[in-house]
This record gives sequence, structure tokens and C-alpha cells, in this order.
Amino acid sequence: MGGENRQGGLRLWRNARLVTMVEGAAGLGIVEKGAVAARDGLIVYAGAEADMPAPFGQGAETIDCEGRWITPGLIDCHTHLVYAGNRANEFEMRLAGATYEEVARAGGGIVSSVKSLRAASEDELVAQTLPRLDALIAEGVTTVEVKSGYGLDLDNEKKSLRAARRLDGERQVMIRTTCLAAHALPPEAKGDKDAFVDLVNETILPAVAAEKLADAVDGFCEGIAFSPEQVARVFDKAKALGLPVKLHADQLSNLHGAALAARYGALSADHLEYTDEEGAAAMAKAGTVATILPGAYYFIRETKKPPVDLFRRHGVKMAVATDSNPGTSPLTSLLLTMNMGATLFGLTVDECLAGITREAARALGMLDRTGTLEAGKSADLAIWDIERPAELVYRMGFNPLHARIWRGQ
Ligand code: DI6
Ligand code: FE
Repeated sequence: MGGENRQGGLRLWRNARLVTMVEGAAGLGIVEKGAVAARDGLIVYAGAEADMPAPFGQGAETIDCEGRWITPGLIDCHTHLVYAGNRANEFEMRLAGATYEEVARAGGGIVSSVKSLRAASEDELVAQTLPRLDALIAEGVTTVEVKSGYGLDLDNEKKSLRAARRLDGERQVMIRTTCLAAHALPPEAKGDKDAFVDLVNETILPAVAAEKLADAVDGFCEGIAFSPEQVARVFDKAKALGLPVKLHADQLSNLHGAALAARYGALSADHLEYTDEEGAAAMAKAGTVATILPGAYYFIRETKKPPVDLFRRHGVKMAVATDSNPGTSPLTSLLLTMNMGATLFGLTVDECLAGITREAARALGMLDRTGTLEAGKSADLAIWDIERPAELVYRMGFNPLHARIWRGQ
């Protein structure tokens, strides 16, 4: 059987235990003695092996999973994976007692990553990003969201997004790109945030949209970044260009970013340490996903936890992601991220696993294509050498991945 033939052919993973993550099913949607069949890169059956329609078993290339667990391929729905250099020097300064603000005044912070990114070519950016992407992939990740936001001018935002778009040509992975031009004020803006928002709206976003470089638009709503009014202007532009929005909201203070995101029907609001009940209620009403980012909380030694109980009570869906970035979360492990979410914020195992599969897909507006084991979705699977799903959340620095399947391969 040739490779081409196989690609279109039927494949069957049998003798497996499934974490289907199907919406509405109890807990993780577990199926003992399960099977997954795929054709043309799509799942055609996922469920009990005994109930599988006979045609899916006939002539299929069959893989005996020997009782291993299968989950949907993992999804990291919030990363700043494309950057140049690193900020280990700032980490050392902070360990020696400097604050984040002092580091920024000494020429560090986001602006130092802007300098490095502007100096790097697109090829260099791709080359520097691949090891980080490979670390994610090694743990069964099949979809990664990647933000710009270290370019902060037209050419460099486009360069970042082009580098991000190239990643799925280099590896078997689905990449979603997000334009985060409203991330920080570049030095040449000389403190004029409104004028920079004009540049974002009149120049950067239209070009990015015209060249189809971004699947969504994000902003950083914070005292050290942009005000709710400035973010609203960016969102108005994104809507006019037909792009969905997301927001870095309430990370360091409560500017009511969660409610702002909800008002714009955002796919997600992210961080949310300082979000209040009004914000949680608004998110629930709008169907805006709360993306929990324990890596940043841990790394900057934040003490205010996101209001997980409020999200539960109001029925806000929660995703969990690495926020992989050089300044506040140099983290490239979704497994460790889940452990942090559970240990630091009290997320349950079910919430953690939903957060890196189904809810992460929802946060990207991709729930119709991935995030659960269901017929019609992309055959993106992770097969694990574990006895029970809790092990994926429980261990630290150990990778029990047996195999990663991307689009049936
Ligand atoms: N919030 C964060 O934690 C990162 N960006 C953001 O909006 C920080 C990015 C950095 O320091 O490089
Ligand atoms: Fe972020």
C-alpha cells in the first residue's frame, strides 16, 4: 500500500480507552474498550468497539492500542511562541530583587523583545521558534495559537505573523495566528498611545486582514498597556474587518477587561486574575471562554488567583494554556501547565483536560473541527502510556506520550 493510498484509506485504533471530551457526556466522556476510526484525516467513528459499524473494521489498517488511553490531540490556545532571543538576564535581575517595572526601565520588558524581534529575519524567527514548537508537539499538541505583538510596526507585525504561518509547513501541526499589535507601546511612539492605536487601526490591521495573516485580533488591556477605550477602538476595527477578537484582560488590575471582551462577543478573555463577578456573568452570557494561564501567574509570583469559583457558578467555560512568552511565561509544556492549574488554582482533573482540548478549541472558534473525539472532526489524537487520565495532570516533568496522530497520520 503506497503512502498516498494509505492517506485516503481507513485507519482504526482499537483496544483503547477513550477520553472523548464530548460535550454533554459525563466528566471526560470516557469509553472503556473503545475504538477510533479515521479516513481522509477525519474521524469517522469514536466510541465503544462493540458498537462500531462493521464497515469501519473491514480493510482498515488496524493499530492495537493494548489498552492505552487516547485523548484528543492537545491544543495550546494562547502563546507568544514567535520571538527572538530570550530574557534570562531579566529573570536574574528579578531574582536579585529588581521589580518588573525596574527591569522595564532598564530597557528590559516587552520592549527588549521588540528590539530582538526587529533585528531578526523571518527565517531566523522560524528557526528560533521551532524548538519551542517541538517541545509542545512532543507532548501531543496538535493545534497551537501564535500571537504577534513583539513587532509593533507594520513590517515587523507582518514578519511575525508570516513566520507563524510558516510553522505548519515545517511541522505536522495546525497553527492559528492572532494579531496582537495592541500589546505594548514601541519606543518610537514616544508615549502617545492614542496615536499608536491609530497606526494599528489605519495601517497594521487592514494590511494583516488583506493578506489574511491573522485569524483573530487580540489586545492587552492594562495600565501598562492600553485602556478599555483604546482596546474598544481596536475591537471596532477588527469587527469591521470581519476578524474575531480576544483579550488579555484583568491580569494585573481590574479594568473590567472581561466585561469589555464579552461586550464584543470575544472568543476568549485571558489571564483574568482580577476579574470580578460582573465580568464573569458577562462572559457567561456572551459565551466568552475564560483562558486560565497559570504559567504567567507562577513566573511573576502573582498572588491574586483567577476567580475559578465564579466562573464555575456562572457557567463560564475555562480553557488552560501556556502563554508561552519570553517575559512572563517561558513555558512550553501543556502537561506542566495543567499541573499548575490544578495545584495553584484548584482546577479539577476534568477541568484541566477539558481546558487543553474542547475548551481550547472553543477559545479558538474551532470546536467544529477539533477538540473532541467525534465523527467529523480532524483525526488529531494523543495516545498515552498511563493507567488513568489524572496522571496527565499529576506528574511534573514526565512525558507519557506513546504516539501523536495528526490528521490520521
Ligand atoms: N501579558 C503577558 O503576560 C505577556 N504579554 C501580555 O500581554 C508579557 C509578555 C512579555 O513580557 O514579553
Ligand atoms: Fe499572553
